[in-house]
Amino acid sequence: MSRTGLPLTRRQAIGGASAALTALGIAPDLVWSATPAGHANRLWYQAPAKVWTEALPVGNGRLGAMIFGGIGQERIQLNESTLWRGGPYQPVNPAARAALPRVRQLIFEGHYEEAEKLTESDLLATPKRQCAYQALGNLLLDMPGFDDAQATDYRRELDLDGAIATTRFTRNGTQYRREVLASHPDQVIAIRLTVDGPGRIDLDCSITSPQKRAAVHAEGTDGLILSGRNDDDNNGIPGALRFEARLKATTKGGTTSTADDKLIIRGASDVTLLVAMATSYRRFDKVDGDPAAITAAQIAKATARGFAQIARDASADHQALFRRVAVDFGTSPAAAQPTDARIRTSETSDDPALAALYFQYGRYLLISSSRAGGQAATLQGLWNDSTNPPWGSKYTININTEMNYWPAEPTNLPECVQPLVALVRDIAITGAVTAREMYGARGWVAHHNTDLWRATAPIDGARYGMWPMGGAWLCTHLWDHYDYGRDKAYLASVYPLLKGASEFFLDVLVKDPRSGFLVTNPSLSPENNHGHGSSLCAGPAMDMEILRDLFDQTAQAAIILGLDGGFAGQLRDTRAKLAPNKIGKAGQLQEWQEDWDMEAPEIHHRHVSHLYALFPSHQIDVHKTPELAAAAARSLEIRGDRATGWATAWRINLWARLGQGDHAHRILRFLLGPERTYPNMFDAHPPFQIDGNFGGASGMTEMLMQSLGDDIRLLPALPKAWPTGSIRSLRARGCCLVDVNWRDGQLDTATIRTTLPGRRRIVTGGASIEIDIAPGRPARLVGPSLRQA
Ligand code: FUC
Repeated sequence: MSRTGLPLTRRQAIGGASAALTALGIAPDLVWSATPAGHANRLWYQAPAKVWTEALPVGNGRLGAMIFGGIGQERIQLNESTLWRGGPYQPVNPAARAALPRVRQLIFEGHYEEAEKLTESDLLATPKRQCAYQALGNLLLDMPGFDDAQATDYRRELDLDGAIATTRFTRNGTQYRREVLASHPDQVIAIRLTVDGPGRIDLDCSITSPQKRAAVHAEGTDGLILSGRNDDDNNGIPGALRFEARLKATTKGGTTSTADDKLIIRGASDVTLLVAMATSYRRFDKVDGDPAAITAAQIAKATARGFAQIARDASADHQALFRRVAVDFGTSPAAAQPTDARIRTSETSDDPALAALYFQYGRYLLISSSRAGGQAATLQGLWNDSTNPPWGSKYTININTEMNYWPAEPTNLPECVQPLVALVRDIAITGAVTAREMYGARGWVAHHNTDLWRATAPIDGARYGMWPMGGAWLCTHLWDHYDYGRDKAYLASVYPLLKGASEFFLDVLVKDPRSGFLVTNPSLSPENNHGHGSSLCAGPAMDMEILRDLFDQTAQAAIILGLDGGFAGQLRDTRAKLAPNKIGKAGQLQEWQEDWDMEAPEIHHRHVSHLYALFPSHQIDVHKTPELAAAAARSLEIRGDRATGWATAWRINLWARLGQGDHAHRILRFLLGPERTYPNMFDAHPPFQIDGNFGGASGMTEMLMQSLGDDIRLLPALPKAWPTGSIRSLRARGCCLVDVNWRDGQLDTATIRTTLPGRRRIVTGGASIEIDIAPGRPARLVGPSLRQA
């Protein structure tokens, strides 16, 4: 049975998704692994949410809803992923090109403060800020006469497997039940209210909105429409979007009527509410969509299908992604507690199943906030209740957006990367203007942030924004998407993006007069002040590391595609001239060209940018570059384990790459504790930022399996806290699926399947084996010695 009470066969669960996978060049049998709906994959609570970070999220990649589970009043907070402030704009600063040589000179001469002043005035974007993502509104369901105190047997839950939130309570002998889901196939938020017992449903429905230019009106006797225009950006970019939310009720028994801006239902035994939302956004430079027509069509279609069909298809669509990976880290009595109680005590309790839940929640959140055809997951996924959210709830691309996608490939959700690829296609267009106008360079560039309008020029302030590597870092995700799935047609489609990003750097890299190496200038090591008057500098370690990957991957892509031989050679030559990593006087990996690490004012700074080479990159490796790995470990020790949510999550991944499972687990415990995890399991920067959820899921993956080139490392950082467990169908590079079972802290059995024949090296503990695998010929390995079965 599915969560909706409908029978659901495995075939139905795969359903249409299998055709979609084939279209994406992914063999369905390679991503599908039958996993029964686990009771464990559930968040549950014994009281309604009082605040937003207690409410439960559903999403279909475009529409989002946060469900509070109130008794007398239910609040369902609504989002649509293209409702942002402002409209199309191009923030190029025309003074930049002329000022650039002087800024470079000032930096090379060590006049950082002066360089910063000139950067502030001449190199930053106009305006200096980007547009913010917006809350759309709230659906409020008032039950007249209901008093919270009269309800008993209250429970609300989010089923991660069925992707449905349910609230239940009993009042005067009747059980009231509400189910809420966000359907990807039907593009609506669907809500069903039912009763079991003599009571009937009386409901006053209203829609409210924090948007200033919005109004609600009734539609017939059974609907409401909220329509409006988006707000101007705070810096004066005029609002250019129209938006609409449409609510429609169908009932069994009872009556529906509307009065002004309310929809009134009386005496029903079963109510379905459908909500469609849309804006006029079509692309960063096109805003001529028709939200009224879109929502009207979606409501008409969904109404004809009814809740049961909508729910069945929505679950099946979600499960085709969610059920691919199953995980078991063991369980304990703590797992029987409500989720908020588990989080509260997690730093001292033994609750391995909470970590597994957090892992699967990360996958749930990615499926719910990043689906093909939609927007990439923002700093908050797509859940935002504010018109002025922290950091605009945009795309911070000096770590946060990248971290959002760290779990996508290894935890078997490659389709969810599509919106990120689409975003890069856009910023390659807008970023070409920034490259040409501000740098006089070919190719394209994006700095440390972007928004719905795909702005790419440096923003916020010289100390944060003057970092030209955001686009280049995102390009490594384009490469990874190829490297995991090996679809050459896809690679050909993104090759121009990799090439354009590389061309930009071929044009702007400059020779450091002090060392003779090629470096970026101006740049910074995100967002760390080196203590010499600014964060501005030349050639921070992270830039060099990202460029080594960008040039390698672009050259490799050219070779695979049989294109641009000369260009690949040029990239390899340039790569060899980049400033190398250095080890500083504290034995640490140097963050800058100068050995400034111990002088920087924030020695425990949240960003660990120079450790990019260890994770997510593989340039530093415990086995292949042990000295640099030791230096990276030293840097990590100096930085400390505790940081903001995302920064804590990054440290887990890094310690996992260093093979230190217990250390990684210690940090994971902090991430899962109440300082870094809200009751609804959203990551607390604080405030809420979703990157920690995704970075945490990635960190656990790295503890259990690492895919580095043709190496597959099994249990590279297994903590003592998870002596026995299993994980099924993680993905490794080169079209591999990996199942691992472990017992008493050691590998028990492993299976590696592939659709791409070839030799792989499997490593665990001190053992390794090279093995040829092919479709239908998986490798089955037994015990810590990797005996072939
Ligand atoms: C970067 C980080 C902050 C925050 C913001 C969204 O600026 O340094 O901690 O995550 O992005």
